[in-house]
Amino acid sequence: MNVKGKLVLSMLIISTVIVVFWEYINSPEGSFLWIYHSKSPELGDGGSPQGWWFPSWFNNRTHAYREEEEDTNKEKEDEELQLSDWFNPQKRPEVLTVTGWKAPIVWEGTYDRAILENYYGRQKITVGLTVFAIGRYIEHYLEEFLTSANRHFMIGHRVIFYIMMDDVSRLPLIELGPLRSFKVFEVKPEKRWQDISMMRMKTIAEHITAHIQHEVDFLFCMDVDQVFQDTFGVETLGQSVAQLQAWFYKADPIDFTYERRMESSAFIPYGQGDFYYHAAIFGGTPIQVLNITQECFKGILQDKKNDIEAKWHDESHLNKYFLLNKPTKILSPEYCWDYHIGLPSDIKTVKISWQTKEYNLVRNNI
Ligand code: UD2
Repeated sequence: MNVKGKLVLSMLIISTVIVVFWEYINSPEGSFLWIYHSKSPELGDGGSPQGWWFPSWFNNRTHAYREEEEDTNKEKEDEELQLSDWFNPQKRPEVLTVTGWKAPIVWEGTYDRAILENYYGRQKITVGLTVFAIGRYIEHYLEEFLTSANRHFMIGHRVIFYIMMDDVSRLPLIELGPLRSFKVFEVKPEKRWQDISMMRMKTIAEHITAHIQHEVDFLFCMDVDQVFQDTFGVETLGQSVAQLQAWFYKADPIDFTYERRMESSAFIPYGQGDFYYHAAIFGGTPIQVLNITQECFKGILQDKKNDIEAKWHDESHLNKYFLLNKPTKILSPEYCWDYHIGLPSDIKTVKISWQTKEYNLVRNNI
């Protein structure tokens, strides 16, 4: 063969090799190879023809690559959501939407609930809600609280209502919606309303330790004298969640009704404190709520020893706790609004509203 012939032959061989690989690379699932295999009855499932080492290596690489891609997608699905995925603080420029320690303050319009629903829906979360109704608070508030919570609290997710009462026989009959269940516990009534309110911290901590920590992914603790008005959804979930008190969200910190006496363990000096938080709603993961309630109760006990009672009882201790342990998420006053204030333009959708305080009717001691 002359030089020209050799050149033509080698070009032919090279172009054949290129075509063969081109075909292979572009064939779905390496079907080119698969056709070859199917014609080889002697090859077992795991067999690999000798002469096809390189393509089968390539084939394995392709599969490995695809598996890696699938794994990455799965990891992405399981990945923690980033704040920027669902929260846009710029949507409410007229109000404070981020704290000094970079926690989100959730206002209507700042969150993308669909993204969060998708995320938490895949995780199949269960959310707990504790509520206490002692004495006359049962007939005055419990039914409306539960009926409205059934309608608006974490719809589409598993919910357990933990209802603490001094007389379980007075539990109102309510038909719960899908994915909702309840557990009722009898608690000892304290004589003074202040102690009823404060002892909730001890009882909640005991129940988290005994069972709640194994039953839910997130837990909220709420006062009973309030009514759900609109969706209280997954945008409220977080490690430790605090509620802005409706009457104080625009107030000068100097006017916050923190405990100002140094003798109390709830003491917060003037000049300190970020927000005035409302004890009517707080929450987080069970472990965080356990810490909140245990620490607050420690403060309450310490005060009892020192014969002092904080100005706003458990709420004063809660404010001290959140000063020392910053909440990871804060709910705007839209989540717990008092209509007696009126309805300023920054309150877009009220999720929960206060009941009118009728202390003379519901409290044993005033
Ligand atoms: C404020 C706070 C409350 C707590 C309290 C402490 C509001 C809306 N809430 O509530 O979170 O910090 O101050 O001073 O401002 N309870 C009974 N039976 C009673 C007394 C209390 O079941 O006899 C329970 C019930 O769940 C009630 C909660 O304790 O919602 C707090 O008591 P409150 O609502 O009477 O206290 P209030 O309105 O001053």
